[in-house]
Amino acid sequence: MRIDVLTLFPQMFEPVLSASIPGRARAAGLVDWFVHDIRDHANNKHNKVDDRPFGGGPGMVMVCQPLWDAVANAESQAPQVGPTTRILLTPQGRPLTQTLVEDLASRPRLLMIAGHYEGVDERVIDALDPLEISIGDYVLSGGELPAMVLIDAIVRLLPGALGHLDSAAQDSFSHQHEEHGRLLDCPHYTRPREWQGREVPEILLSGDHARVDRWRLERMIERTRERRPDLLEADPADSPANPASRPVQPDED
Ligand code: 9D3
Repeated sequence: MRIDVLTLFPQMFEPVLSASIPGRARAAGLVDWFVHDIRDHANNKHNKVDDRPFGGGPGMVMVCQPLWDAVANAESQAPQVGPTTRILLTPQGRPLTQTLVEDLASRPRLLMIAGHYEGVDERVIDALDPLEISIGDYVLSGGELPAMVLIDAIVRLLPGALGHLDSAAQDSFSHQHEEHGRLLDCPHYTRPREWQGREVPEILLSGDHARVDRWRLERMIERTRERRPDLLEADPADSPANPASRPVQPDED
């Protein structure tokens, strides 16, 4: 998979991504990312990429041309591994879910645009027709952290990204989960068996793997019911009640 990122803060990406799972996945040749500075495509001598909003109001708006040229430049670069899925990180986007992450993880080439300022001129959004994605209902200062969140979530799903341990581990448990939809995790314990008067649940020391599995699944369901009942309502896929979690339609990206 190839990922291009367009941003006004290119220096934010490398330290975060190279230090975590995406860094290992890149070293293993599963993914590569290229971070482009939108400002390099400003065509004025002050490298200005924003301007005051028509109609007045606070803040600045990212102008069309540098972003348009930055996209054209990034997409013209080899290799053409397949069609590019364009993504704009924006508070107005569709909420990110694991279903959407899984969909994006199957694409050969992604281009992510991290906005800053109050927003991006709507006409370049119309022209680029990107998938618009938000990572949640809270206000951040830009789309850079959301782009990194998205890259992390996608890359760890690429076959081989987590090493041998995961595919097997995920498998044995995910069957059980599927019939219950997406569940919160069960509690975990390690040594010592007693810590500050608190004991590890007896069942986990029993060596009876079937009972342990059953106990864990019960705890998962119990916790999900207590903390996130919205996850249980749902359709196994994610949440049919939530139109935001349906797969991306072909005409939508
Ligand atoms: C006052 C109106 N604000 C919209 C809620 C303006 C505004 C706030 C934050 C405009 C841009 C931003 C910067 N945030 C993002 O670009 C962003 C974001 C976020 O703030 N929360 C969750 N997901 C995302 S994805 C991109």
